[in-house]
Amino acid sequence: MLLKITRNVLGYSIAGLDLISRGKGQQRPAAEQADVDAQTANMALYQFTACPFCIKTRRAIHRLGLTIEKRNAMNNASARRELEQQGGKIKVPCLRITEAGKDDIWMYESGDIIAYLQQRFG
Ligand SMILES: N[C@@H](CCC(=O)N[C@@H](CS)C(=O)NCC(=O)O)C(=O)O
Repeated sequence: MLLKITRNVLGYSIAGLDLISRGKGQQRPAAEQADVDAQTANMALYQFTACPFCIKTRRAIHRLGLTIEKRNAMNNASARRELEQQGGKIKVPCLRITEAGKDDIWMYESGDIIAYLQQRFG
């Protein structure tokens, strides 16, 4: 119980610090940004607000100037169910990539997600 409270206090503090220390993020010409937005429209990040691995991933998304839908797998029951039943496990962060005619990719591991986004959009 005490461990859980401490973890939450720390997690929310780091999440708050992240928000106030983020800076601007990558800027692109409007047409280029629109193209990137179209590519990320089929992605969703399953995450918890106070999870340090999720904070690290959200920070990278912001730094790269990406718009990716966030789904809270802690509070949102349908997001949690999707992650468990379709992704295979409740572990966050997880990036879901949907492409027409293909099976969805459920990418777990913050390091893999950040490397993938950096390579594709950085
Ligand atoms: N190595 C993983 C660690 C992710 C991790 O441990 N996430 C925790 C939250 S901080 C989790 O999903 N735990 C499962 C749960 O709380 O149900 C990464 O870097 O993404």
